[in-house]
Amino acid sequence: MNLNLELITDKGSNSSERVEWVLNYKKISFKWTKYPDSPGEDYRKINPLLRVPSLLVDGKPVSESMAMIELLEEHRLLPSVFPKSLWERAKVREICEIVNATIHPIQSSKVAGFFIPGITKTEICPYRARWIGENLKLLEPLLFRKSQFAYGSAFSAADVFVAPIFRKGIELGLNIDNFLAYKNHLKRCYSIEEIRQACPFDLKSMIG
Ligand SMILES: N[C@@H](CCC(=O)N[C@@H](CS)C(=O)NCC(=O)O)C(=O)O
Repeated sequence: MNLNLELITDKGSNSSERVEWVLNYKKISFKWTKYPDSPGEDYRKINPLLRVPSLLVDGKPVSESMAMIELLEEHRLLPSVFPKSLWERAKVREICEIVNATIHPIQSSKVAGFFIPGITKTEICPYRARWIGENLKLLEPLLFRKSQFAYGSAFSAADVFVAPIFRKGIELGLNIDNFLAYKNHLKRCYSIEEIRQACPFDLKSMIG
């Protein structure tokens, strides 16, 4: 069964990169549509919080990258982005959710603008970078234990959540050389052709 998939996204959106990476890795064809410059009520019907990514599945909308990735996994199992055992799948989801539910939301410039009206995007950059950096350090003991992949010894959904938020941290000003385990993670992803080619951002420019 083939699904008609349209991913609504924007360049630089690390939540969207998670989904795009899985779509490409699983070789699922989809249409890439740019997020509208002035999203209105039509887009709100697709994504109630006016965020990206959004996935249209046979014309029906899903928001939230985790929901999309689980849908894609159930739609096309191989290559899988979740381990086989119940416990290991929970551990992969744990990592995904720490990034998705705890690290990512707070670094949003919208959140800063909500609490500190008038603060500019430039002013908030160092705070966003610091939040990401400090929390990636806290997350690190859960990662890279068996290999340089985020969890276990194979590529998984954990990698597609961890690498893009790290990429965002670097974009916002983190020094990559202060995060050697995360840099090695990018190198590991780069070293495998199927993973490298599926990656929606330029791994090579990050690892030098
Ligand atoms: N938890 C959501 C996060 C979505 C999200 O915050 N997306 C950001 C881009 S990474 C966004 O749309 N920002 C623009 C905005 O908030 O207006 C997901 O995983 O899909």
